[in-house]
Amino acid sequence: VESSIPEPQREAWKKYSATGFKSKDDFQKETVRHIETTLARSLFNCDEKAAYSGTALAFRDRLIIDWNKTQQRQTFADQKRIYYLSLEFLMGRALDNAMLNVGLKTAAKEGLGELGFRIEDVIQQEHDAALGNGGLGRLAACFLDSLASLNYAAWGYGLRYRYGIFKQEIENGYQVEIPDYWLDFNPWEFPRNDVTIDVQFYGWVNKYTDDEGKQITSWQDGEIVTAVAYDVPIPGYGTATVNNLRLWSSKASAGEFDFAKFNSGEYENAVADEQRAETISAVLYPNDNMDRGKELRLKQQYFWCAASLHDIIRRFKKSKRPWKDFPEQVAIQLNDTHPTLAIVELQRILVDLEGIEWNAAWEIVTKTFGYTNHTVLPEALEKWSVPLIQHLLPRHLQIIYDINLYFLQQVERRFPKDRDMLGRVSIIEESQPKTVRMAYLAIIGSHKVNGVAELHSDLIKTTIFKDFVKIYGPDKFTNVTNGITPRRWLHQANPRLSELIASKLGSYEFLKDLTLLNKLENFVDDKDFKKEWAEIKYANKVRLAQHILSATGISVNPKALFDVQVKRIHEYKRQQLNIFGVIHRYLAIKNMSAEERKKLAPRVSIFGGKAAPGYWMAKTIIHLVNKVGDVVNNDKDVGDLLKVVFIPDYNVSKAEIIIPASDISEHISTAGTEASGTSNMKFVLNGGLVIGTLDGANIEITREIGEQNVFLFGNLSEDVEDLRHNHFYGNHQIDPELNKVFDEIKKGTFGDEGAFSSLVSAILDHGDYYLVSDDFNSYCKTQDLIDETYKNQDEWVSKSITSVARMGFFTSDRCINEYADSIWNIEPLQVKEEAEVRSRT
Ligand code: KOT
Repeated sequence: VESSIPEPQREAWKKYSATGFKSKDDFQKETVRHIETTLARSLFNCDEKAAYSGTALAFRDRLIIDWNKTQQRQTFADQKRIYYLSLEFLMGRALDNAMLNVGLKTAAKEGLGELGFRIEDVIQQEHDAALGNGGLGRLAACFLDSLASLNYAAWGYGLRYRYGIFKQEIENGYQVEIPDYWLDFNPWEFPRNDVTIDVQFYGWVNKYTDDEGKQITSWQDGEIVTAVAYDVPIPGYGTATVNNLRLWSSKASAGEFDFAKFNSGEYENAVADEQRAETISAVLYPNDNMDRGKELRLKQQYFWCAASLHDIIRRFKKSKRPWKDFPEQVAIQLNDTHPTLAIVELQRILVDLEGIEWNAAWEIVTKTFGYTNHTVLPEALEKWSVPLIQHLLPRHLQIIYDINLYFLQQVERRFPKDRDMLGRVSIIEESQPKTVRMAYLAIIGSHKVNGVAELHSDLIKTTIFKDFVKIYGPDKFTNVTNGITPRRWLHQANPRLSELIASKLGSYEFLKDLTLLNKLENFVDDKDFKKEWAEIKYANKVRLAQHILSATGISVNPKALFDVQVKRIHEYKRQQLNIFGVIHRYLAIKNMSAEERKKLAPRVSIFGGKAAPGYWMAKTIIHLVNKVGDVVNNDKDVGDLLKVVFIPDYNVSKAEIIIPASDISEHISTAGTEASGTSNMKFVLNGGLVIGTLDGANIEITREIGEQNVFLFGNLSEDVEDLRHNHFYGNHQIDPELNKVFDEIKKGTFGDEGAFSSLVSAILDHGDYYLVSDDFNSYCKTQDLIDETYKNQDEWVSKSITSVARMGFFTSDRCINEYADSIWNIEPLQVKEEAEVRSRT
């Protein structure tokens, strides 16, 4: 392609080809130019918003240059690409990240300063890109960062929701949801109006023999919706690689949205068609770890899978290779079961459209896909009703039945004596109505299945997917423990700590190789270092205290112990255990003598997180936290000894303020329920200690940093089943201290007791499924131990430093290299040296 362009033409292009700014002056020049021309503003009406827009446009130009080059290089290299299919990408803000990744934050800071702006204020103008619910979506975002930073040729594929996760406000202690319209100014996306794919829905299946006697299966009629690509550049840290995140937006197809209809007076019908099409990508479903089986969600899934696959295939076809090479060119990773229809769609394309024989096609399919499971919670496992799929995707349902038939035949041959096996592993559940078990389909259609932490990967092998281990053998199942990007979660969120670490280690190399942090252990006894370490934590707490004051009106003492639990509100994550523990502490303080009170370490209990709008129990927990706060925070007996705060609208950019400011964070799910957790890693990497159960990645964190540096409590996952059984059939007693907490709630101390009765009776009357009572005593004792330990600040800081030093394993870079090695079979694409060496800020 390159050589086909005549020399003089190439010269002309080269002469004016954009190079991007490299200095403060060039940054100012570009920013002012954008403010004055692109935005049509002047010195006299440039507010912080305009300063953000100009800065973002300048950095965007800078990224585009490397982005174009990366895409060209990847095309010429003609090697395998990774496609990460995720319905959620919880990206947060892009500007700060872009500045740090290209190594020009200092230039921007000085440049903006001279123009009259503080860089922190400018950065804060950006709206979070919040196209995700929680851990699953944020993991996808960390993975994109690592893929680019490690120079892998990778694309993300997702949906361009017009509304991301809702904004949360608290009114009278209740959660209120506000729509998150985030697109009025988004400089980070590029509409590709020429990259469109028509996606079909409904219709019927026509099977016939053509003139040459060939069997043809064709999916006909129905409705067409067009997918339009929007591309988002994903810069790597300290590399010239800028990968692509492609998000699909739905619109009425040119054929469907018929201008003839306008002319014939059917204006309203035409508008209705258009709106129906646009609805597909309108809104992110706000349920974390919960499947609600809504038709529009299934439409979203197919729309996005079909568009992504057709796009991938179009790219593959340019290579002119035979179909059997497809798995050598393409690796598709399924982020949970949400994209499972991609398996069926690829089989359909190969068999119906490309005329490939079923078995040959199926081999291509299974070699291409890998499936990551993120949860064992039964309410989160996707099951789609057969009649719904029949209606929306009639051909796909046939293919699912065929996949199931061939699979069950194979199982029957291998296990002729196990009569129940077929029913247990069938993709189709014989319920009323019948349902398609998406996880089973994903396992059968993939060559590798992984869990996201060791315990979780073991659990899926011994519980929900046990039969499949028998059928396929253990090697199909593997573990890739989650990780986080240290660029955003250390360097960007906690610049002072990152700088202090760099000053001791001699460079910022640890941001690319996080295991280098282990050299920090040499400084655990260095007095000056420890002092600086503690000062940084304190400064971060002051910053959080300011945020709390402005967001809630509550004034907290930054010298108190900050105890943080921020994550989606869910019964299995047990925020109720935390708030019952807080009430227990409050009652204890009320009963203390003045002498005893003096000895107690002052504490701030900080909560944050969204409840799914239809999740009553989760909303009740938020309400209780706020009501307890109202009482405790205004009790003169208590003063600074205890404050209870609910920070509204927890999101990625709030996390960047909250996480560096914690002394203790809580990861207290019922053992065996939290697949991994990733905020646990972020908190420890920022020098916070954790209180946690033996669940998810807590176990591996403990193994890495040492038991003496973690506050573990509670029952083990292997005992959960028996305990639950005992709640109903044994002589189960509610913990007496917990009963006192319930009595206080029932007395109306925190307002109308009826408001919280569902929370109390879940434990007293409905079997305490999440083992709150079983773990309550152990939890409270461990909190007391935390108080004791915190009094010895010197020891506390040593634990903090040692823990950070041992966190190298939890970088998402390690995680991505494991996927590349054991699932994708791919090497990074080398990028030329010159771009690698850039000044770091
Ligand atoms: C399931 C259905 C809908 C939306 C989200 C989910 C979901 C989220 N399933 N698992 N997760 C979380 O994924 C994280 C990343 O692997 C884990 O750290 C966390 O433990 C899961 O709960």
